[in-house]
Amino acid sequence: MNKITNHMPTAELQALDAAHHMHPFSENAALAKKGVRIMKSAKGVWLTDTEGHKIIDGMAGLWCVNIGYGRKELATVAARQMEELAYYNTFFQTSHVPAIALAAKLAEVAPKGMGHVFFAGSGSEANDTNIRMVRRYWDIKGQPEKRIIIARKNGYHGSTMGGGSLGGMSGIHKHGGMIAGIVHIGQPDWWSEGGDHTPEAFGLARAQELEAMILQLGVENVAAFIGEPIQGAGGVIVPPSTYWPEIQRICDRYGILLIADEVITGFGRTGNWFGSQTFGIKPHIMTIAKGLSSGYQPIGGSIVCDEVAEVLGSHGDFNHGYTYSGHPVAAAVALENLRIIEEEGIIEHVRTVAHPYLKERWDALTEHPMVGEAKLVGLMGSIALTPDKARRAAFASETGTVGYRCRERCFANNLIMRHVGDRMIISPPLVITPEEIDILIDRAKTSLDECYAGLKRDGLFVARA
Ligand code: PXG
Repeated sequence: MNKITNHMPTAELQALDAAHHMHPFSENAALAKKGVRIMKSAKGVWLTDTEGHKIIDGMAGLWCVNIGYGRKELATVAARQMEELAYYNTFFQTSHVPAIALAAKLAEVAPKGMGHVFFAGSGSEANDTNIRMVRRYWDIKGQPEKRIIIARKNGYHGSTMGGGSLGGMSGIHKHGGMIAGIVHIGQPDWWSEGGDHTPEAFGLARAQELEAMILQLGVENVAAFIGEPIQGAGGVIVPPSTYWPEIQRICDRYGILLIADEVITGFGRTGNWFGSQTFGIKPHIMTIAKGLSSGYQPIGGSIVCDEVAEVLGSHGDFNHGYTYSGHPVAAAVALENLRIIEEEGIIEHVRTVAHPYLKERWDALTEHPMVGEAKLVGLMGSIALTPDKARRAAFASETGTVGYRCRERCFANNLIMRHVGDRMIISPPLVITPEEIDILIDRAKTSLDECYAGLKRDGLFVARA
């Protein structure tokens, strides 16, 4: 076979992709027929595909390219580390400088008292670690029956068997089942599920489902609660202000461990190092990945509070780990990424420049006839599409039909803005400038207009009864 390169015609690359490449979360036969869009290069917030389109990436890849694409420093560090020590493990009483330095740096930027890190290769793996870790913790404390983890419907924690089970997405549970000992309570999605409650009353009610579930299961059987500070894959669902304080109160009262899944909300996304700081959450464990390396290398992990780490470390081996736990190249790249975030004041940029500028323009999208609410925390935002704002009505069509049509218009207009059901979501690289935000918003508006016109034309701008 000839060498496959960027210079081949797109159609040939698409045919090869269709023939051999199984895509995640995709119906591969349909995708093969349609043809994938093939990305070729990227710089800053801009992607270039094999057709030469310049696409503004409103999703930072998959919520991960926090410092933007094309930073040479990371490539240099990776090459240097590969030459010096391409691989070594951290299992049998060994370590290496990149893992040591990254763990120490994470302990420095993490909330006080969270001074320990267990490395994994991804967010899913890290959440699998967390399941084992919290159960082992209670085991050592003499309460081995404390095994159940309470999570949320429409939460996302990865797609390994453990991560997929913690997540509350029935579509994932249907494919392969769930592991035992995980239960789900309702999500704090006021727009879709809040009925006539105020957001505050609804947030409180949804948090109190945790207390009801603990009492139903018996606190002696419950190990932990896990939640994303803001649900990402679930549609950028920003919880009402009452939600997290009540969750915290309940975890404290019953003494169960609190896991904050910071895979998306970590590393500046919400305007602080971690979403837990933005929402005042005091977790025992934080799941990290994505922005940890800005996606330049696959790496994840669990940041663990001192007490849990001490208990785990004091009763024989913790029988868990991955070949690539603390991989030296990934760790070195992550460390360089954290240096850039810190030295270039990227979190400050989110807080003082990008968020305020985007917020004004994002909120103004609610003037569009189809946009019900607009939410934005840091640089993580969503808009709810609706045919009837006053009633917060859903569309009569199957959920996701309208969102998909809107996403298709965005794609056609060289904007990556995703849909989750009939919500549109963004999570751009944190380095986005006001000028780029203008372009993003202009393309979003054009796409919304085109989508709206199409819905009217096709008789789909209709509320569900
Ligand atoms: N936790 C959270 C909160 C995530 O968002 C994971 C864990 C799993 O991470 P890994 O690295 O194993 O993928 C994630 C990942 C989407 C989408 O459709 C979101 C994720 C992954 C794939 C698709 O928005 N988030």
